[in-house]
Amino acid sequence: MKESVPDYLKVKHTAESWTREAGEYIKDQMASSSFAISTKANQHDLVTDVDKNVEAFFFDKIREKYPEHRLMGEEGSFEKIKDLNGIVWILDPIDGTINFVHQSSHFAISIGIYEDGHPVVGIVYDVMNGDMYSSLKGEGATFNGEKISPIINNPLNESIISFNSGWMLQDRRLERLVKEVRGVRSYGVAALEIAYVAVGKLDAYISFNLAPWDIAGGYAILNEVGGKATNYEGKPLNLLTKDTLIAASPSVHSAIFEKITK
Ligand code: 2AM
Ligand code: CA
Repeated sequence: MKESVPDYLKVKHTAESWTREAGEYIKDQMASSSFAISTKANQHDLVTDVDKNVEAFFFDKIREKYPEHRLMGEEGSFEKIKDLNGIVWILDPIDGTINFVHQSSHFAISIGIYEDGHPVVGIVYDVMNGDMYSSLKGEGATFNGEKISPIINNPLNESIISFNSGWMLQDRRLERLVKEVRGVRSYGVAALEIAYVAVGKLDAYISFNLAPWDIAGGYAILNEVGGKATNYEGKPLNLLTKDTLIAASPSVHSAIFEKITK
């Protein structure tokens, strides 16, 4: 049914319900192991029929229920999106595709719904665990329906941070962080790692190459709990291009900045 006045709480519930439905589809496909896998830019960049079908599922659902909304998805629908005017759903149908293909865990469906470039709804769904992280602008964020507390500002030496170890080859200053923090992790699924920062499992997540769909859902959630996200130069995120990312509690964000800019 067509809706024209945005009631964002309703939109959020609808998006969560579609996300769970897509999650069931993904699990069914995993069980049958019949999907095709191909590489895109390089050997790190995988895509499967499942990624494409999940994006098509959202494309059809949004067009039918919210024809005035637009979709920017990783698997093709981003090509038509040149600005963030109006309401745009920024979708990664499967974030962590390598984990999906090789590990059958630690991958997520990520959705950020943005109005004129500002986050309104965030959804990150850990498909295998059935864990739903979500947020609504001004209303806070929830984990499986439970309110997420405001972010904790731990000191750097008590922090757990995550990044792909390959990034240390690009900037050896990351070694300083590795020496100073309590622990370093790498999960290979940006959306979930940003959500982990929001719930306090991590204090920071760093990446040198992310697309808007890797960031949009997690950023919306992080925003609602008082977290901070910028690019590696400390500039605001631009959700129309690929960029670097530091997503953290405010204290750890500035501590990281100290370490990598000096
Ligand atoms: P993906 O699985 O949707 O491709 C892995 O470290 C994380 O970075 C994943 O969230 C992955 O998203 C993302 N990623 C990997 N390669 C990328 C690339 N070339 N551009 C943007 N994001 C990438
Ligand atoms: Ca993806």
